[in-house]
Amino acid sequence: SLMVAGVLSQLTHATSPDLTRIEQPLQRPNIIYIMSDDHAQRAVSAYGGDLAELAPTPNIDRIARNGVRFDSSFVTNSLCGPSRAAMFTGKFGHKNGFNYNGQLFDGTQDNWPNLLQDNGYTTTVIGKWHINLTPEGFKFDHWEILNDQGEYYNPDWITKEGVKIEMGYTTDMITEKSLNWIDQQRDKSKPFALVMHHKAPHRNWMPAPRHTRLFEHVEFPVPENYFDDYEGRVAASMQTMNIYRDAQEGHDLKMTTGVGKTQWREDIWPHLLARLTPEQRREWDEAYQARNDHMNANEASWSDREMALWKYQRYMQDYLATIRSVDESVGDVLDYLEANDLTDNTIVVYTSDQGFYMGEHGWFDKRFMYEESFRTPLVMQYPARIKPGTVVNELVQNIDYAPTFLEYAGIAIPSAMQGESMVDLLSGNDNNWRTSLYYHFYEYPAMHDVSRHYGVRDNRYKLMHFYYQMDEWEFYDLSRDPTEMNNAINDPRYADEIKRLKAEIKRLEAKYDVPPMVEWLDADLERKPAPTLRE
Ligand code: SGN
Ligand code: CA
Repeated sequence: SLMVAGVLSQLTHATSPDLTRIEQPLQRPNIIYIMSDDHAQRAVSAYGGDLAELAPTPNIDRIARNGVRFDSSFVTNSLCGPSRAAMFTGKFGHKNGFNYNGQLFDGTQDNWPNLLQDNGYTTTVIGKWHINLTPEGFKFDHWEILNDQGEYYNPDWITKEGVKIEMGYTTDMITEKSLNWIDQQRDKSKPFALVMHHKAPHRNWMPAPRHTRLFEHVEFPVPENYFDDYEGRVAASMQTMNIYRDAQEGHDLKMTTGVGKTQWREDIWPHLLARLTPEQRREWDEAYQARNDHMNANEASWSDREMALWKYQRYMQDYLATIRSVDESVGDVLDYLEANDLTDNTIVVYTSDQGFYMGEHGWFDKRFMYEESFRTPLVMQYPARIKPGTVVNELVQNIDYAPTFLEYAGIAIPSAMQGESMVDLLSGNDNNWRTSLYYHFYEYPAMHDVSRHYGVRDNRYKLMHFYYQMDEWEFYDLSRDPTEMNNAINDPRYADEIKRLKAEIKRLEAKYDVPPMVEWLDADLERKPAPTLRE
């Protein structure tokens, strides 16, 4: 079957017409695509880093060990909806029609689950959806999705039958529903594709009851630029995503109103905590009581700086605790595959819809093309085809997933897809891989006030242009300034590199057929009011 697959990989690379069906490999792989929401690469221990020992992810790491870890994995637009649309279609947002949250994704366009189903797969999606009300237009044999952003506790589940609340912790429920589908519900005469989309570790970071105290006594390292002053970076100075200034003390940081109290402070979305049953609520309050009492008793004597550091620890404790249940979920999936002899022929992917800030620049959230949110973790195993312990350093992007899955499944890649199949890269046979990436963030004006921007990144440098309500360029030499603190756009030593990268942006915009900026601005005026998010 390896030989057949080799022939296939040549065929799919040839300029074959759209959707031409080609001979299937002898045994087509199953695909389990696990994607969490807002999981920073720094919070996956397979990547090493300063949290690897304090908050390990042993099960996600198993995937990397059994297969491949992508060390330079990036998104096209660091936001939930646009990432999902890019991942499904293999296209940038300006081609798949989805540039900012709140748009409605057209599921009838070519996307990998649809093409798999057309070619004999059985397909399902379970978990967060967020690109439309339902998977309309998508070819899923089965689907169970969360409502909009989804809730951590006792969530609303949407199915063909309508909406119903189910009691439990969402991450665990996604695991149960997914394994139940693989084990009981799917058509076992066909290869399967399961899209498993977690809500965690998305804001407001509510851990499972068994994990609320997991990191109670852990002190996490504080990023050196936690108290960034944003000098030389105009857009960064205008955002509203600071942990110590913009995070809600109740909703986000679970701070209570006083010693002995259980009521959250500022909470503009009280429906989330209100979902807990009295029993869950009691357990929840108990878990936070001692820490909150300590904070409330001492707050008056703390400086702003001390409070900002306290908030950082609270944020990290909860964010990382929600990841623990995601990691357990991955373990359950891998164990199930092993126990059922499905490991060898199943592709298992773990990734996130984008990266996230864990206090770098003082932030939570994402959106910026700076490293922490531009990067996304990506590990993948497929024992029949990928050598265990593989590490890929080339620049990959979430538009590459669709072509990769299609090629592994022996399905021709539609020529309109803009990503590249990573299959040859994974077997070490691609010497022609891209050397630069294009990025474009559109969601402004909107919450967190991150300006629109686009840019290019290669192995060493990054050039960004913030536009719309400003006209600001930023340039970073990542080898010298990996935390992007020093905007070197006016540094004469880099004049040649900047010129070269400006031309590279033009080349990429032509390659990806990005419409001229003026068209975006016109389209924006027509679609008033400005994009809004559910709040
Ligand atoms: C919610 C969050 C925001 C987040 C957006 C987009 N607020 O609105 O902080 O930026 O989602 O996130 S929350 O407190 O209501 O969770 S995305 O991952 O869906 O793009
Ligand atoms: Ca997200």
